[in-house]
Amino acid sequence: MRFYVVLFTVVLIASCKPKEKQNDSIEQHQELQISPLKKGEVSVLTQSMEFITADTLMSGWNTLIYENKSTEVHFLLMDLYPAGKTVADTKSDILPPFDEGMKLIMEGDMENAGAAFGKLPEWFQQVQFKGGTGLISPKHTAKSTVYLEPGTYIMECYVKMFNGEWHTSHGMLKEIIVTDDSTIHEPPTPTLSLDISSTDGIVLNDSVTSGKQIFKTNFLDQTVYEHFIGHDVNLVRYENNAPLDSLTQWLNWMHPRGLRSPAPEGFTFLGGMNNLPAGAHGFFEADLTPGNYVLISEVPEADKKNLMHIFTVK
Ligand SMILES: [Cu+2]
Repeated sequence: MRFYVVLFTVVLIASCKPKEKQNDSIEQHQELQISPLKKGEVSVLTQSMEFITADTLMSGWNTLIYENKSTEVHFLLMDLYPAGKTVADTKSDILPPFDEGMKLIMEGDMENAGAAFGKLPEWFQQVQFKGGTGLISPKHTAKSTVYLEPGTYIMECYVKMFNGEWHTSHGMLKEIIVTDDSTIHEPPTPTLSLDISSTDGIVLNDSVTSGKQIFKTNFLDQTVYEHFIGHDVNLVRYENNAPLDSLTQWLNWMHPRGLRSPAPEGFTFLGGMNNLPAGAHGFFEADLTPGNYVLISEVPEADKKNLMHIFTVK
């Protein structure tokens, strides 16, 4: 009889566990079961000349955490392809004119280079750029948050190798399907806000302090410049004696040495926001220490287009 009383008491105590606490543990358990992709956390890794990441992502807000473990500077751009086009079409229709055109530029034959780029198919104009990270230096990680609508994307990096050939033609080209199923991710709360446009360039609306900063990037408009694409934003830290004109020259891929390894000395690329359409916005994070910085677009003559904003962090 005594045994039953003890057992009854134990059962009673167990069932009296506060309900709130039970709910908490259920929520924690469910939290653990939500996949990173559902949470919109997308890890991307480059070890040499590739993108190691998921083949399928969910639509909606996604934070791209891009770790560059290689020895060269890269970026990550998400190209939304027109319906029916895939990475097979990139390889057959897009890469050959760019490979041929770049080879001719390096040979100084600008006329025939123009003719080579003229072979790009009409559907290339229908590719929409949906953001990604800015340029990121070796052994650094870029973190950018973008809104992805469903469709077939090509993740690409068109920085050039030491020999002037495109990273795109050496493996930095990955097809990714973005599904109708969406993430539960909310965009981050920004600490800073900047506007970018073809008319006023890059306008930073706040002063910048040290520490972790989340930049909101508002693309007021978008256009196609002489290098066939639009403007983006890259955050670059530079040493006191680093000449800024070597950076602006390097950020023009149409120059034989532009966007080609090695990157100019004295500059560290800290990510940013790649090309977005007019009216769209995105976010990027950076941990800032005191020093000299520039926000700059990867376009020819960024300084003359006001697509360059210098600031210091004290
Ligand atoms: Cu690259």
